[in-house]
Amino acid sequence: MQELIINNDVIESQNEKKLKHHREDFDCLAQNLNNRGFEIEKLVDLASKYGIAIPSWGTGTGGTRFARYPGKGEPGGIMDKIDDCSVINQLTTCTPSISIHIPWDKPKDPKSLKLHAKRRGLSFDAMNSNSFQDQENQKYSYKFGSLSHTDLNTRKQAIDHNIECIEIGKVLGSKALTVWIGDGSNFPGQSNFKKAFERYIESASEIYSALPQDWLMYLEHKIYEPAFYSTVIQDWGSNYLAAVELGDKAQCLVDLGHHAPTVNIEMIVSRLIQFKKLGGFHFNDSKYGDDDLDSGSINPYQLFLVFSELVQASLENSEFRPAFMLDQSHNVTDPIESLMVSAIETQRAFIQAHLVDRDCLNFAQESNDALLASEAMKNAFRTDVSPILREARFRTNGALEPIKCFRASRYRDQVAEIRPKILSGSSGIV
Ligand code: PSV
Ligand code: MN
Repeated sequence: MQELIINNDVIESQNEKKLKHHREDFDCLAQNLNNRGFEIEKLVDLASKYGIAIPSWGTGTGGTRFARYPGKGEPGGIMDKIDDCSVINQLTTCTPSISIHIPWDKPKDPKSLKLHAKRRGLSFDAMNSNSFQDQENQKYSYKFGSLSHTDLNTRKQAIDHNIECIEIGKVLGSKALTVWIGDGSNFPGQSNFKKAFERYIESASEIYSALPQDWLMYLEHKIYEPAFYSTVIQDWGSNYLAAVELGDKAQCLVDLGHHAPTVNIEMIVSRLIQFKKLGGFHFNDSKYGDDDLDSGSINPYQLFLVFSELVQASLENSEFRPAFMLDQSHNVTDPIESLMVSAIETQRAFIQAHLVDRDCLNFAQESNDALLASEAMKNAFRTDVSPILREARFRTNGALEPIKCFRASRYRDQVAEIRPKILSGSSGIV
């Protein structure tokens, strides 16, 4: 039986305030969509079934290279993070799982962690390994790389760490391992590109061999940072090549912030789908680099275009179901609020993408009518689907207005009173 953290009375009384206007907006949108040939009930159903995983590390306040300003009531450990994620899911009803990072969230007892998450109505999504930081009592340093390090012992240590993540994940009920490495170089000539990639593939193959039958391994590429000249898995091409070398259980993971600013990410998504190597996403938004800003906060049209490719693919193949995860860092907002907004923004893009008139788009594409094609996309994108998202939340006991409800619940103040203050203000990219 799920133990709810936010009192249902708070949700009900908040919903009550909005309900009349919500009903009017919903009916109005139903009519509008009906005129365009869409059934609103089908869309509400799709929204109700939509789910995206919350990254455990997103529940804390992030930082930059310069500073970190701790927030009040920050989670002190994985149990607190589970509680925060449970609040997010209770109010939005679209974040049923959590993706954890080892060793940041390494449980002393994985079984009791699983139990705690279950009580809070959550399951575990992909496990994330960490060989981009040195850990306490670690024998070999990752200063010059991990899975692609020139030294065999260092590579072995990183491989073992990934296998340990799989072992913990098995107990938690996870079904995937996400591997992102920061390996690369800062000076031309510093690294032999070919040898480093060979070593990476060799190490990754060892991890791959330790995967249970029903697990996937998501490889995450990133253009730069922490290495500023070259990165071993710096682009989707390298990622694809590695995933092909490893085998069917290896899939590419697209983090929206891991590309150069002008790159056409939706086309990368299409390519990976076409060649059956799109495994999942880390959604976030950015203006410059890996800014880890809230999803849809800078370029919501891009988010919509990515989802349009995904919806197109799922219409062609109903089995197609990549993993959705958020990956963001919050410096100036309450992490719970930002995560709720981001989850809902991805859900919004998902529903808007279902509003693309695919016949019209196909006709426009085949007849080279660029303007008509562009209008087909924009007509869908311009539709305010908020009433559909609200209705989906309402029908699943969530909040019509999650942010207002969260503030009214005073959850943050309450946990701030109980949780020990985190005073550390040290900088660092997470
Ligand atoms: C790296 O920038 C990344 O996107 C990877 O997914 C990490 O696991 C995550 O951020 C947290 O630092
Ligand atoms: Mn990521």
